Amino acid sequence: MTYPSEQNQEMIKAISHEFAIAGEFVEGIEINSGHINNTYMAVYESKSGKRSRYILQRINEYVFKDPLQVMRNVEAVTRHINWKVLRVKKDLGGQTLNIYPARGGRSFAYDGDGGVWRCYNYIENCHTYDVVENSRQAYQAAKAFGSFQDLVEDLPIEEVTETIPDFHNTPKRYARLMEVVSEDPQGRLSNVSAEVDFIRKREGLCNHLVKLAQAGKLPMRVTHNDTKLNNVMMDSETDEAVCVIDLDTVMPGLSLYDFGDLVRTATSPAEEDEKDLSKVEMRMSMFEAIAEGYIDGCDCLTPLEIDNLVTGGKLMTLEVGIRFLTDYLEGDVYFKTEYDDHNLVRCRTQLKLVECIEAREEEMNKFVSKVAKSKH
Ligand code: GN1
Ligand code: MG
Repeated sequence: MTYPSEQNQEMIKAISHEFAIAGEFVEGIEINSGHINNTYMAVYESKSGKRSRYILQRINEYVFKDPLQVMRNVEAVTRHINWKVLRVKKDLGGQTLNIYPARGGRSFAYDGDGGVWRCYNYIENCHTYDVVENSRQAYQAAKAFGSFQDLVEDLPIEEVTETIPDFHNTPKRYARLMEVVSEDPQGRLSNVSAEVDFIRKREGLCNHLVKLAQAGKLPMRVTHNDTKLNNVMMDSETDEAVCVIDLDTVMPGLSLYDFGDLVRTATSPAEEDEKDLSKVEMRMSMFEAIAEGYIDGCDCLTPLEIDNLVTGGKLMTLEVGIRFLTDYLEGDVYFKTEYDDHNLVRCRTQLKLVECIEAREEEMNKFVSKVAKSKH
């Protein structure tokens, strides 16, 4: 978290005034997380002196070409989840994301530059992890995303639209990388021949899930699509998962994308941008916790989905590696970066993790079968 400049304080104050927040503005704080949107926290004080916090985000329009459609998806999902938590799963005590309305009852407000902003409640007494420290945290995070799948299972898929076309269409991500490789717009290709070769050898894997989905063998569901570990808020005292956040990419997808991104982000003890690749590892104990947590949270998985959980993990890790490499070759236009090779460093951790998953794939699959059998 950082305290923004005077000018940015004014900007946060002005945009937060657009929303139905009670009290007086105290201060704004920048939250430096996520590779896509700009996020701030606004603190307000009521007449009685009680302070409340709110999250303000500007939607990145380079990534989300139709921000209002993103908001319609977020509204559909938050309404459905809030209803279901209250009326069906009456025992769920966690906090949920709520959208604060703006002028005219809209779920968003424009700033002076035409940027689209939304305002959420701040989830109190929680924090997020970039790296899991123990298997309990891994279990909790996976169970939260499994429960998320379970909560939206009966939200009709027509209620959400594809806001980023082909977001997890791995063959298209592969094809785009190969296009960029042949164009080499920034002259960076000579640094990455090993990475390109590694990915080329795995072209078949890229097609695997999309083929099964196109053949109608895997169900299209409403999915989260960005289930990285730090998109679960965990209780600061108990480390219990409280709330799944970052609903921007909620759209039709496969459960295996969601499970897969958990494998990508919660099995390795290394950060996504760790430079020392010897630190990247697929920790079996974390994988086991994730598999148990996701299956415990989500009752609706089909046998074929369960059979493909490990492939989902390998594939999502490869896909994100492909995306980081594509962005590196294109000149870092998509993901926020802090230094020149940042996307390349991120790509390398992903490819290393793919290798680690491949080495332990059999063991991982055996474990999933064991858990699945014990549940049915
Ligand atoms: C982005 O915004 P953030 O950091 O939660 C990206 C994900 C990637 C992830 C890699 C909309 O997520 O797809 O998996 O970075 N989000 C979008 O860390 O592209
Ligand atoms: Mg995100």
